[in-house]
Amino acid sequence: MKKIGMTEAWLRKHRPVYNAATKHPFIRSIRDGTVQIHSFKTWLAQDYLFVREFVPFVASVLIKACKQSHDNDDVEVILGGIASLKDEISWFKREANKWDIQLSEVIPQTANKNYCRLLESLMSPEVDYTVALTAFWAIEVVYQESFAHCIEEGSKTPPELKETCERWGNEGFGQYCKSLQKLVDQRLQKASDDELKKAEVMLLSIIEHEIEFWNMSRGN
Ligand code: HMH
Repeated sequence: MKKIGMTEAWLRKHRPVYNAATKHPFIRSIRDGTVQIHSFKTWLAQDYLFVREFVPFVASVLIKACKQSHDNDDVEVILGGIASLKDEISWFKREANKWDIQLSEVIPQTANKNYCRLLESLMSPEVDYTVALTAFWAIEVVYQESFAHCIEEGSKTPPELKETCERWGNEGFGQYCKSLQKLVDQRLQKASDDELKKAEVMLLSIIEHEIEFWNMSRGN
């Protein structure tokens, strides 16, 4: 029997809250085709702002990896993530154009501001690499699972939203999340009890912030 990693054990332990994020009503509404277009547009506009803040956060994880990890795998995987963010930002601009969203006029909502504040706090050099890397993986994997759910067999995702779902739900992004998860598990194997606890609390915090982020697109 294959020994499961710490991240997998945590996801099992926290399955209900993890599912609340990856199978959120907003995601379900995309999947069953009942999503309100204004909800989708709210998400798109807010996520553009989030991704802009996400870039310096990922850069800070890269710096931590360069300093603390003696394994080159880490740096390469994270660098790949940064490289694809360039494409992602261009995609957001094109997509916003398609939906007539003026990105320069978007005002961050409270949940978005709170999430960005968390990212900002994680950029501090005081924050341990293992904890920051755990956060990074968690941020990516919630999107991966959520959007993969929207393109599974039997989903009724509207054709005009398929490309969005493919962006995070595709196989390549899934592999990238698996690579990140592997790096996290390697770090967690060597972590102290204190670091382990902090990383687990961080995973839960990210999941809660993701739920709040999806909530912005509901009922407004
Ligand atoms: C809120 N979480 C949020 N936005 C994203 N783009 C991702 C995760 C994945 O990069």
